[in-house]
Amino acid sequence: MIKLYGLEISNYYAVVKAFMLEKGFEFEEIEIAPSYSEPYLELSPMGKMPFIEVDEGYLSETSAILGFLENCVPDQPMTPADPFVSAKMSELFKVVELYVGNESARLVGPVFFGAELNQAVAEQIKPLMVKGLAAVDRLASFSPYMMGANVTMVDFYAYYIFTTARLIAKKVWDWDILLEVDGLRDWLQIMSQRPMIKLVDDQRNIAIGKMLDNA
Ligand SMILES: N[C@@H](CCC(=O)N[C@@H](CS)C(=O)NCC(=O)O)C(=O)O
Repeated sequence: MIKLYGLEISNYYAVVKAFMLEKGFEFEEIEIAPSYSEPYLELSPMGKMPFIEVDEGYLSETSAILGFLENCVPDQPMTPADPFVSAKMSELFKVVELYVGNESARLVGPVFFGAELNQAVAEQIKPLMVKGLAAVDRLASFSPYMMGANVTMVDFYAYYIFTTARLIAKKVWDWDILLEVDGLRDWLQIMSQRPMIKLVDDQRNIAIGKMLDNA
């Protein structure tokens, strides 16, 4: 059985968990905090969570994990069949990852863990996010899903990236990023109603509550 390693509070962990539930995988969750030391690096070379363990070995990086899981269950596709549309999904995935997810994640420390906010860094990040969001606006159709009529991998990924980026942008700049992309608010609402996403969100909120109680 697949093992999913990490902590429920992580939005990247939530992506993989929701995707596995949607695809009907059976898996075991193993609670482990990220670490930049051995032997953790053997399992996840950047010291990050989530990562999975399958018969063939360990795999980290959310996009790689989703791609692997997708290829394991080809009869229930979450990737567009047309090669060009599939590549457009990858393009959108990259934009969300690099310019919304990675940029906003640079402010996770100040927003969620009490670190001091470096205003100069925050000022570098916002214009990159503005460009990223404008690119999402061009690439995603939201009809009703990002790539059209069918839900695909990028919807699951982007749902968790946007829910976290939204909180960060609100706290740092009092900025509602949902106003930057036509259709983003309604799509978030549609995604949040999916039973598997509801399940993951409920469990994640409990984990976040426990973390705050212990802080
Ligand atoms: N690029 C990674 C990002 C995952 C990530 O940033 N995970 C965070 C938790 S939400 C983490 O492990 N942080 C610990 C660290 O960076 O040392 C992916 O796509 O999986």
